[in-house]
Amino acid sequence: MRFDLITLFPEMFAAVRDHGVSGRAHLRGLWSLHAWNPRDFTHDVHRTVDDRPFGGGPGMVMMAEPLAQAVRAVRDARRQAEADAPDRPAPVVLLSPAGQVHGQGLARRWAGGTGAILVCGRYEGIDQRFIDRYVDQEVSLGDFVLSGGELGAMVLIDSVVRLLPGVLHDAESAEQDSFNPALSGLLDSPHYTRPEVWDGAAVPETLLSGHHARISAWRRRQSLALTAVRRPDLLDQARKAGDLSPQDEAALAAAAALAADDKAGPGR
Ligand code: 9WO
Repeated sequence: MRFDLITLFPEMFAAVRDHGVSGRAHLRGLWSLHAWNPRDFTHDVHRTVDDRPFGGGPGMVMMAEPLAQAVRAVRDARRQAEADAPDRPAPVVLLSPAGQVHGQGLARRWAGGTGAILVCGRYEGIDQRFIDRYVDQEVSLGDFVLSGGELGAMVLIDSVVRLLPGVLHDAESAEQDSFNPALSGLLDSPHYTRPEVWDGAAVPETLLSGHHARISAWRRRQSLALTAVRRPDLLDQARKAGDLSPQDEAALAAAAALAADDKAGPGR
């Protein structure tokens, strides 16, 4: 898998290239990252990549031409490297709040592809004519505004790379992640490690029991209860997908009864 970044700040991508799970996978050659600076595709002495907005208003707008030349250079390079099948060129993707909202399902789909050309905007935005001519899709990380697309691109890359075959070892496998299909799209259960008592707080005794079946059942109940409280929308989705067993429903009913007792207060 190969990601090409078009960015005024190529150095930022060391964060995802050189650290942690994605860094190790990069070292092992499971994915590659190539950053391209639109400034290198300017032809004036000031290496200008932005200009004032037509119609007025604050700030500056990224000019179309340096971005377009960068995309063309990337396409040539990807072709040379045979990074994509000739009939399936990598998509040009813009990180923008106007895009399709990214999620675990989309990350899984991306993990089955060969990567993308990610365009990271800065300033007030990008000349719309570049977007119309070159951008295949826009992706949003959520309803907030960033100072540039770079952090969004890194979030996207990290979410995809960790799903590539061979990236995670068994011990950290995505099996247990929240949103993993094995968890029916529920939130993950809480984690504990040594010591058994920390600052007066004990580890739930089931986890110390060595009973694998009881431990699995406990974790499932924790997932269900946490999801019911924090993300009822995810619980509804799991129910509609037919992923909740009669035992799950019974556990949820019991957890709801306990919560109702708590609310009623002591002695009632
Ligand atoms: C900003 C924008 C706002 C409303 C509708 C469309 C929009 N497009 C852009 C845009 O391309 N902005 C560039 C990238 C330049 C300004 C900083 N940029 C940006 C991307 N800010 N916030 C994001 C972003 C990306 C992904 N997920 C959330 C926010």
